[in-house]
Formats: sequence, structure tokens, C-alpha cells
Amino acid sequence: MESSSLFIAPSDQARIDDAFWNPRLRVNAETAIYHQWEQLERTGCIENFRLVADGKEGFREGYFFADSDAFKWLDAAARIYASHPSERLKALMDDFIALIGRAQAGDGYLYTYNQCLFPETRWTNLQIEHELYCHGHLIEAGVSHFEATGKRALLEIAIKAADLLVQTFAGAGPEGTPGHEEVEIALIRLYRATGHPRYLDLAEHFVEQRGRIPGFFFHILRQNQSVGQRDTSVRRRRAAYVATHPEHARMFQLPPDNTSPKPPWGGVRFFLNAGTGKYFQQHRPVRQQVVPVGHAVRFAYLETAIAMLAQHTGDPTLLEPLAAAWERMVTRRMYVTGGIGSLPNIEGFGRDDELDPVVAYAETCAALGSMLWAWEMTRITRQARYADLFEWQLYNAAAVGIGQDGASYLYNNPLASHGGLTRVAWFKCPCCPSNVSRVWADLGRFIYSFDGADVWVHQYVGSQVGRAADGRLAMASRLPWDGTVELTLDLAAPAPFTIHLRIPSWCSTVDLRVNGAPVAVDRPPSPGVQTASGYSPHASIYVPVTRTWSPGDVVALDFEMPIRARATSPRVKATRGQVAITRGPLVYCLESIDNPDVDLFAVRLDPTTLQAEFSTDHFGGVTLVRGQTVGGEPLIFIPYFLWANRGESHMTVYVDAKN
Ligand code: FUB
Ligand code: ZN
Repeated sequence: MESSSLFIAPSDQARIDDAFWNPRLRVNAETAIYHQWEQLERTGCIENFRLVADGKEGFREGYFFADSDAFKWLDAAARIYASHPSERLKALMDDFIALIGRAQAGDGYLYTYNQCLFPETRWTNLQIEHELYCHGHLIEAGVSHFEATGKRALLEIAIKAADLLVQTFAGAGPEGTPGHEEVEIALIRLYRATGHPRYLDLAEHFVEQRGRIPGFFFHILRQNQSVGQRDTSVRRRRAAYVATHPEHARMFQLPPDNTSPKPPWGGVRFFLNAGTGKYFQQHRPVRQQVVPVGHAVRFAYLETAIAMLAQHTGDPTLLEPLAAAWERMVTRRMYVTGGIGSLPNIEGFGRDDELDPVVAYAETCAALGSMLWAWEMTRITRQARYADLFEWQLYNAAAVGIGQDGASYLYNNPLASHGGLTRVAWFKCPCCPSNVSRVWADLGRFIYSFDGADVWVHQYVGSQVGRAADGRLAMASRLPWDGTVELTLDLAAPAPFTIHLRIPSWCSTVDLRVNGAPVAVDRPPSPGVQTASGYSPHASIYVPVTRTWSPGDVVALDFEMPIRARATSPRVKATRGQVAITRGPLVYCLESIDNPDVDLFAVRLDPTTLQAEFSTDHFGGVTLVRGQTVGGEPLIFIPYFLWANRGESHMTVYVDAKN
């Protein structure tokens, strides 16, 4: 798909140098990753591996899929190490890799739940127990570590695990597909890293076998019963162990799970969703899956995997359903923040236009999964709408998941909260924190792509790519506060090529100049796609600028960033008549801390009063939006991704607006 270019860096990774992102990536590398490790230790997740590896006495802790959190941490650590190398992180990774190596069975199997608690069983409840999901995260960690360090220790462990999967599942029936997709992505990444087609073949097999389990309802009932029995047995054994080893319970403490308001009939809807297979995207073969359904993270990982697969197999029949499902998601099943999943009981999609801001689940991982999917769609289609959504989710639905301190997190991300939701240090199911960390660490991979000599600029994040000796592209950007961007071409010699610049959907007008001379931007009238949320990425396009570029040429862009009051579609009952305030790529919200004298949920905004103002008093420097109610009371809107950083509060993205 992409071939080598003048600018391509050896790691395919641009180096970030950006006023907004540098401090955040530093917090990710210097605080978040160590905090996460401590939490994994504190909750017994790492100790589980010691029980298997070293025969240590103890009792396995956490959900059956807890291993995946440790592997995802390692994946994040490796990606962070690539741009922020440190001896401390290297030592942690090396020790953990050695531990994983000792815990892995001789034939490549590694799943501490079974190894500790049910040593005689394997691959028992694939729809529910996430064995393949865990192996997938192990394989991803192996690839990331190899890419970051060039070392093969973890890659060899991953290969051993993947070879076991090939041996066990290649040619197996649809019952051998995972209930939580992820391993498909991992196998394709392993194929890309090693060139061995057996991994690609197995990923394809898993994708193609989905939705074909005969009598799925009874299949899942049986698995559910088996999972329940196993779980009861574990609880009983744990209680007996803790009774004789009280220090164990003191040493390893699991925090509570995340909580969220549940809609009426949520339990019944879960039952129906799971029974029909929709929850697992097992309801029909993938080419017939054109509507986003079920668990949102699983859905996003599946779509990502299919898009990756299509790039290798060149099968065009995979692309149409992907595009259709994406359109349906964006137009009918996505919040204005880019959050997906409006039904907490299934951590996933509700019906079209069912977008209640309070009930909103919008799990951080789901937004991240959607970004990975959007990236693959960008690579395939070169339609700017995908990169536009990537940006929107990056700054809103995903960024909200991590606190400014890097050590506190949100899991579900409602668009309104009447209190009771705060950031916490950890969750019983800590899938989101390391997921944010790994995607942030990889930010440099999503900014540019290359095709021969041509360059595509997808994201406006200050960065450099390439080597000064051959050709280097440097970008300076003031996003998300201001729309000015400058690209400098440090070329060794003049060269003809095209730079494709994404014009974001959120900008009203754009001023484009090359070496100070204006360049006309031919922006076709927006396709005017009406979305449920009021955010429509369809207006985004790539503008090609072709010429023979000379060393030192400068491309300057100035994207106008009007404040917009985005109304949801009238079909969305919960927010009918209300608006969400956005500016540039940021969604804004009212938080009670800034608006102590106002009832946030009764505000009637006068949209003509809205003004942007940079404030150094808030969050170390952010652009606020100030406005007034129709009664003249002042309002302060902050970027949504920053809410819940100052203790308990109330918050709303939506306000009533005077017409
Ligand atoms: O089940 C593994 C992960 O934990 C999912 O992706 C999240 O939604 C959470 O359930
Ligand atoms: Zn998550």
C-alpha cells in the first residue's frame, strides 16, 4: 500500500515535538506507565504469573482475562520506550519478559486462569473467557517490543504462542473463533513483523469463520453455564484460601469495577444481544455485518482486523461492509464526542439515535479501537473523513479517559454527570489505562503516510519525520487551541511530489500558502450528511499540492476555528433541542467547578454570547469558551476531555439554546 518515500523514518514513526502533546506524552512516559505497573502488582495481576512460573504459593487474582492487562501494559511500555527510552522502564520490561517466558508452557500456551485454577482444561469457553484475546495481547506486546528494541526475546515468546494457535485453530470450525476479537489484529501484526503467512492465514480464518456457529443461542448458553460453574468453584476455593491466609487478601486488593447508570430493560437487552450473537459479532458472517452492534470494543477491534486483512488479501468484498458499518456508526450510533456504546449493560451499541448523554457508556477502549479502525480505513481509502474522526476521538472520546496526572482514569465516559463519577487510580477491569498509553505512545505513526514520493498529512501534530541528510519534514502546529500550522521541507535537493493536506471538517475557511504565496483551496460544497450527533466528518477532504519542492520550502495553513453550537438530530430524543459547543477539534462542557452558581442542567444558553479565550489559570493553559445564559449569567465551558480532573463535580456537554 505504501512505499518508501523521501521522508520515511526508519521506525516509520514521526518524532513528536508539540506544545500540546509533549507534556502529555511525558506524563504518559514518566508517570502513567509506572503507575499502571504498580497497580498491576498491587492487584496481584503480575503475581499470577509468578504463581505459574515459579511455583510460588498463593491464589490467582482478578478476572479470567487479567493477563491481557499485563500484556497490554508491556505493549504500551515498549511503544513508550521507542520514543522515551529509560533504564528504569527497560529493567521493568526485561524482568517481566523473563517472568512471562518462565510462565509460558512448553508448547506456547499462556493463560494463568487455566494454568493456576484449571490446569487440565484449555480453550473451553472461547466466546466468554477471552483465552484468545489474552494470547492476542501477548503477541501484540511481542511485536511492539521487537519494533521498539530490535530484541527478539518477547517476539520469540509471541511466535511460540502464535504457532500453538496455528496448530490448534487453523482449519478448525467456527466454534474456534474468539468471543472477544483482538487476536486477529495481533496475528496480522505478527505477520507484518515476521513475514510468515501462517499468521495472516489464521487471522483470515478467524475473520471468515465468524457468525457461522450453528445454534449459537444454545452454544452460548452452554458456555455461560460452564463459565458460571468455573467461577463458583474459583470463588469457593479463594474463600477457603483467604480463610487460612488472611495476609493474601491484605496484600492483593482489587478496586471496585466501574459504575454507570443503567437504562430500563438493560438486563433483558443484554440477554437478547448475547443470545443472538450480536454482542460478540457472531450473529452473521462478516460480509453481512453492516450495522455496528454488540460490545463496542469487540466491534471496533473486529473492524480494524478486517481492514488490516483487506490490505493484504486485496479482497474488495470486505471493504463495502466496513464502509457501510462505519457510516452507520458515525451517522446514527456515535456521540458528539466520538464516543461509541450507548448501552452500559452490553458495554456497546444501542439502537439508532439512542444516545442518552447520562447513560452513555462510551468506553475509552471503544474510542481507541475506533481510532485504530479509522487509521486502517485512511490507509485503504484515503478519504479524509476517517482521519477526521481519528482526530475527533483523539481529542475527545479517548483523551477524556486519562487524567492530567496520568494516574487517574475514567472508563465509561458519559456526556453528562449528575455526580458520583470521578477519576480513579484503577479499576477491577483495568482495560482502558494501558490502552490509552499505547495509542498515545504511537501517536507519531498516525500523522503522515507516504506513497512513493507523495506525502499525506493526516493529523496536525508538531513533529518531524525523516532524516536531515535525505529529506526531513518538520511540522509546527498550535492545535487544538489555534488553527495555525507550518510545514517545512528540509530537502537535500529539489524534488517533484504531491503533499495531500487534510482540511478538517471543523474548520470554516482555510488559508493555505506556499512560501507566503496563497494557494487556492478547492473545497467542494460539504456533502451535508446529517448525523445524529451533529458532528459530521464527511466535510473533511484532502487538498493536493503538487510542485517541485525546494529545500526550505514552507507550507503554511491557517484553519479558522469558529465556535459551533452543534444540535443533535431531532431523532435523538434525549437531547432534542439542545446543543453541544465545539471549537476546532474540541468538544466543550460545563463543569460545576467553573459554574458554581448555575444549575448546569437547566441552563438556557444565548449562543450569540460565546467567545473563545485562552486562560493560563485553567489546567496549565487552555482555550475556554465563555458565554452567557439568556438571563445574562456567565458560563465557562472547558474542553470536555479535561473534566473530572478537580474532584467530584457535575458536568454536561449539552445545554438548551435560545433559538
Ligand atoms: O473484556 C475485556 C475488556 O474489558 C473489554 O474490551 C472491555 O469492554 C472490558 O470489558
Ligand atoms: Zn477499556
